[in-house]
Amino acid sequence: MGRLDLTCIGELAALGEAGFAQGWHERNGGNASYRLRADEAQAVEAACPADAPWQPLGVQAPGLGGQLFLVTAAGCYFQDLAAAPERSLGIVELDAAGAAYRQRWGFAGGGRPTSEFAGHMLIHEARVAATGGAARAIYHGHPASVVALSKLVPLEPRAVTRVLWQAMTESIMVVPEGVGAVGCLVPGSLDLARASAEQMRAFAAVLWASHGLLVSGDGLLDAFGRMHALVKAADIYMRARAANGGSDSFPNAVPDEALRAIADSLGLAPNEAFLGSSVR
Ligand code: 2HA
Ligand code: ZN
Repeated sequence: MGRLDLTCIGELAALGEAGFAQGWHERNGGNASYRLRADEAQAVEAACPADAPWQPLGVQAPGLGGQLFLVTAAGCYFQDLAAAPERSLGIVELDAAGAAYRQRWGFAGGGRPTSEFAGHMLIHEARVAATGGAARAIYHGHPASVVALSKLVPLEPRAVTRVLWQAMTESIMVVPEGVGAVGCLVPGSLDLARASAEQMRAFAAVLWASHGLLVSGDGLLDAFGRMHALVKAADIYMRARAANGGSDSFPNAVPDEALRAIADSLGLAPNEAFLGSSVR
């Protein structure tokens, strides 16, 4: 076996440390995956054996057939990613039908992909379709402010999006299409996976009620930045609401004209269905 030296492994390890420092990854909370570029996949082909047995994925993701993914291990702690990436991360290959996977690198000591792996595949497939193949990273964590917010705001995309867009002026730049929302579903379940993939056809971020946040990005750093910005927006909303006696009727609300102007200034097309001042 040759030496495997991929930037994405270092990036995911760094994301683990940074996300843990933010408090988004208590215990084994969170997971992430990255769809390898062709040159990265070639490096794996050259360096890693292809003799591990195929395992059923449990779902079908034909749009990803034959592709390789760097993924966090089930049960891994994000603060440990950097210390032993070959133990807490692995690279897997999907078969041509996108129905089975086999290990190519990592998972030392008998590990396997995150419990949300099947969901990540459905979500990657949705994001590839939504972005013409630009999206490569999926990142999930348990930020307290987002979980708290999910207990207060109606669990539907328009309401969640407007709260986050209006919390700070950066938000609409980070998620111009808005943010999705799913109800309280069993972590790691196919129900959660399917509901998330459905939302991810339209949105680069989805709130999981009383659980956390799922984001997609072109790369791992992009996904981390999206999570970071949305967590900050949720935190600002929660602080402002608490300081406002619990009310979400703020003296200085952000008008929709301001949101539209911010999007315009960057040439972004905001989700018009979520703008319009008549309905809050
Ligand atoms: O991977 O966060 O939702 C651990 C989790 C499951
Ligand atoms: Zn989780």
